[in-house]
Amino acid sequence: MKKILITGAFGLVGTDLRKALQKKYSSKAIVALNHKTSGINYGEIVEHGDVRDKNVLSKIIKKHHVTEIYHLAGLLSVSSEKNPSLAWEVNLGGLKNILDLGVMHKIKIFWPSSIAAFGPSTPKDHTPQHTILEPTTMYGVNKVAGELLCQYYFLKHGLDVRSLRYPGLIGYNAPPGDGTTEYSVHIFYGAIRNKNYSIFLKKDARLPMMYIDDAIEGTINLMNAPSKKITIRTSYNFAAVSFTPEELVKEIIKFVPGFTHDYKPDHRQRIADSWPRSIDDREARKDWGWKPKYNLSKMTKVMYEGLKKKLEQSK
Ligand code: VAH
Repeated sequence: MKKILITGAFGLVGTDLRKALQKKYSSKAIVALNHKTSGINYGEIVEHGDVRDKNVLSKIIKKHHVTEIYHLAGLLSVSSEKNPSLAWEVNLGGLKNILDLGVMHKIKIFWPSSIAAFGPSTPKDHTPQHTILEPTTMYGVNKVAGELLCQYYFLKHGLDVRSLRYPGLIGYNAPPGDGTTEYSVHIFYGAIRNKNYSIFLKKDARLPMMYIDDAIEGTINLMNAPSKKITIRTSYNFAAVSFTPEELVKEIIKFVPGFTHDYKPDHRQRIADSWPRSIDDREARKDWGWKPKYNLSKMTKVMYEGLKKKLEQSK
C-alpha cells in the first residue's frame, strides 16, 4: 500500500499537495511532517519533527512503512539570505538525510529545486535545461548542490529521486513563505483587505511564475511517470507563465477597481535580478507530458476569487 510522507507539509506547496494526494489516494495514505507551522489539517496523519534529525525521520518512516517522500521542507530565498548557516543545514543537511533514508528503505523521492539555481551568468530568456548554474544566493547554492546530490544518489545507488525547478508559485490555501516571488501572493491579500499594496520589486521585474494547481498536478504527474521516461536526474525546468508586477497589477485591477499600489524595490530586487525572465521546459513536456493550464488572467481570477472567499470565511 502506498504511504506518502510529506515534509514541509504545511507550507504553500505542502498544503495543496496534501489536499491533492488525499483526493487521489486517501487521508490515511498521507503522513504530514510538521516542524512548527500551524495550518489546515485534511484528516491526514500528522507527525512532528525537524528534517535535520535523521533518527526522528527514520522512526517515522519505519512506523508508517513509508513508500514515497515529497521532501518540501526548507528555507526560501529571503530567509536563506537572512540565515545562510541554517539554510545550509536544513536545505542540504535535511535533503541528504532524506536521500540516505531513501536508499536504506528503497523509497521514491520528490524534491523541489527552483529557478534560483540559475544566476546572473545564465541566459535570461527561454533559459535552457542544460546551462550555466552560478547562483549568487545561498538558496541558489543549496539548489544547485541539491540537484547534483540527487543525481549522484541516482547514479551511485539507483535511488529514484525526481525534481522540478519550481518557478514562483501562487496559491491561497496556505500563507506565503519568506520568498522573493511571494510579492505575487501578498499583493492579493493587500488588494482584498486594503485595496492597496506596496510592491518590493521594480515594475518591470519579469519572473517565471505558476499557479499552485499547475505545480501540484505537474509534481504528481512527474512522480507517477514511468522511471524509464525520466531523462533528467538533476532537476527539470518547469514553466507556465512569466509576468512583471506591472502586468499583474493590470489583471488585479479588473477585479479590484480603485486598487492603488506603488513600487518600493528593496534587497529582494537584487535576488530577482539574478534569476531568469522565462524558462524553456521542453524536456519536461517531451519526457512526461507536462502542459500548464493557467495563464496570467486565469490565475488572477481563481486566486482573487479563492482568497476573497477564504478571507470572508475566516472573519
Ligand atoms: C522564493 N518563491 O522566492 C521562492 C522560489 C523561484 C522562487 O524559490 O524564494
